[in-house]
Amino acid sequence: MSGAVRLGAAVIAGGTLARSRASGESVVLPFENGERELVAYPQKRPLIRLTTRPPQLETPFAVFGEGIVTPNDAFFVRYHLTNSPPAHETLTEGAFRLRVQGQVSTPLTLSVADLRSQFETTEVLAVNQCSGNSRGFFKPRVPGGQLGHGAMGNAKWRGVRLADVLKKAGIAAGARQVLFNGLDTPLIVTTPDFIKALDVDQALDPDLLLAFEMNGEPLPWLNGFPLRLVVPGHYGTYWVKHLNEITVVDSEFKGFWMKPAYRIPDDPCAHIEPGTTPRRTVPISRYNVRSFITSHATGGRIPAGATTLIRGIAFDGGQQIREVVVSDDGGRSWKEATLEADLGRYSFRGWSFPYRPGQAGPRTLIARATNRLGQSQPLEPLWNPSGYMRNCVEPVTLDAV
Ligand SMILES: Nc1nc2c(c(=O)[nH]1)N[C@H]1C(S)=C(S)[C@@H](COP(=O)(O)O)O[C@H]1N2
Ligand SMILES: [Mo]
Repeated sequence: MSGAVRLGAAVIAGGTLARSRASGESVVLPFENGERELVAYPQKRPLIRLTTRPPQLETPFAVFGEGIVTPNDAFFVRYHLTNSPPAHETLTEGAFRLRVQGQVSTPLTLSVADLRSQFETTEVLAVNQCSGNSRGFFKPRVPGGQLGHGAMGNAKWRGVRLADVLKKAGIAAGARQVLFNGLDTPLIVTTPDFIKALDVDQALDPDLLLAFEMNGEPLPWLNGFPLRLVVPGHYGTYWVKHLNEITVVDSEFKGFWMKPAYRIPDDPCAHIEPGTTPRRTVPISRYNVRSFITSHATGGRIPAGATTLIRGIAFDGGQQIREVVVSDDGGRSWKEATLEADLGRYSFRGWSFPYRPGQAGPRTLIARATNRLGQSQPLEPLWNPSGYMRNCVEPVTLDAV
């Protein structure tokens, strides 16, 4: 497909979403004030709506039990600026241009067709997870979107290597960072534009893509059409959508969305005691290790005295999952789950575990993943003031009957 985004009957006025369809249904996330509407946006099935302006949509958790790849129409949506996303009339592949500028020998202006024809195309299956995924579970509560576990998704991203494009532009000696800016702009001048920075050596990592396809289709409008940055293994904040400006600079960028936003305590676990302030902070970067049970949810029933296959997913920042273990006694004893096909180090890794509760009664299961560096998941949640990087084990309580 080429040309304009297909949005069906969607009408988008002045950058706001005039057409979204409340399904009349709601869900209750398992924490205080967890009731949310399910609302359908253009190209999306009904998703959990967190905010309206800008649209922030969370994937209902049951979707992760349906497959290792998250469908485009169920993929979560996160925006910061009130008048995001850019109005769809302004977004056509034909009119879109990416500019590469700043400390480069040859500034470039590229259409999506130029990217496709001038550079090698490649793809990666990779998890995109918001830094604040699961923030709603933080105790004490922290400000920010009170998300359940659905601000993540795993998709096949297709595009060209950022490194190839930067090499074509020719990075000047002495360049320090590369800035990424999308078409969405603030509503009022005092709001800082959403601009993210990576160090030059990070930006030249061949794993980073300028992606124009997601799961074999053009990027959905709300996931960055027609072009977005894909930074495998790194939190979604770097995955700039509607990316139209890449600027190489010779200093460290201090824009709002790098500092003070999106920083974590400079501690191996990004953790401090509630109520205290971190002494030093660093920009958030790679995912820590997480795992989830996806085949069953709390409140579900399983047969006592028979075997049920418990299934789930695990992922990390790209070091690769080495092992998943499951416990039904609060972590006193663990049994090994079987890892499913390895679909690449940035993808969800499926796992399964045959579970046979001997007698009837409630059973709380926890899964814990470990990566090849030996990094794992804590049994108790770790706190930080922004509600980032939750990765403790997530219990599921089932009724054996
Ligand atoms: N242009 C633009 N890109 C953006 C953002 C944004 O506000 N504007 N938010 C970022 C954040 S914080 C996340 S978590 C991811 C979410 O990607 P998704 O909306 O495709 O799920 O987009 C990133 N890219
Ligand atoms: Mo995010």
